[in-house]
Amino acid sequence: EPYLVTLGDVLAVMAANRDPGPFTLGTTLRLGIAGAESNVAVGVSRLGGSATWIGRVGDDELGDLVLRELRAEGVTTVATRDPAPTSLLLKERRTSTHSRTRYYRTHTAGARLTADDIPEHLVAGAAVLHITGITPALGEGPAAAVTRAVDIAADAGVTISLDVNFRSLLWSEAEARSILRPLLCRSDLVFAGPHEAALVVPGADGPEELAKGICDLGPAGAVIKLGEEGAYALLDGKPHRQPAVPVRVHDTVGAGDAFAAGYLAELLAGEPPERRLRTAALLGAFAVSTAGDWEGLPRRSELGLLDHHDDIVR
Ligand code: KDG
Repeated sequence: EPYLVTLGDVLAVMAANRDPGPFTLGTTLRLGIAGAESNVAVGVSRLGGSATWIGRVGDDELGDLVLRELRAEGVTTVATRDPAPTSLLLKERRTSTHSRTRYYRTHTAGARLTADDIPEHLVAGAAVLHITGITPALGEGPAAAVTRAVDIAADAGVTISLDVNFRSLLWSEAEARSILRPLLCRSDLVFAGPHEAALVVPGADGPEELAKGICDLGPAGAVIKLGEEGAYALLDGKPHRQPAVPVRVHDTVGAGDAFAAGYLAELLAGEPPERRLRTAALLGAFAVSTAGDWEGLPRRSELGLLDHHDDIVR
């Protein structure tokens, strides 16, 4: 069975979910897990695809939580338990409309990933290797792990998918550009928002130019995610426009991962580009209209839910 393999850091998330305002004594936090790459793995798995996640978590309760949840979602985990703690993400609901996040992920287990953690046969045997710009931003070890995975995939002819996923809390635009451009040149498929695409292809403007700029660097496919305007894709030289699925926005975090998961699940299933993009848009819509990064993602049987015009299906 064709499978997707990905690698990265999964964080324990502590999110303030009620009563907007700054963190203070007695603020109630809800415990969860998230990580761009594991979000994609879960999304693929829920659609019936096979997904494997490689990474490090702490030998602590939060590491147990991460692995338990991923496994419960049907994701195969290839995890090293590390003496350093599991990474943490705090989400503050500063006002009713604005959230603030803070990472606690230096010297954590996920930041200690190394190239030796990547089992060659697992990457070489995959149909798709999915990487994001977050893992190489975590340090030299994780960056080397990503490069190692790309080396193996490229040698074995595995499709390499890259989501630029720029995180300004982790590195500068200049650092990101210098590390991500060489990875992008070796990828087959690239996902990026307009700002992220401009970071790797400076000077290009508008989705068409950005996608073309990316494909000129090597990838056969570039998908520019445009939020509520959907997506523009250039795939094997052919342009595609995918409208967004209209929903009421609840929480946009995780939408990009959901979009990539939808696209990649259909790629694994051998579906054509139109179907990949449609499912990507549907998963993006599920992600923004539900709470959490991945918790609201659909099973395949639920994909038609957002086509119903009635709010209640009965
Ligand atoms: O894409 C969503 C991610 O931003 C979130 O899950 C946390 O992986 C994360 C990160 O590094 O920002």
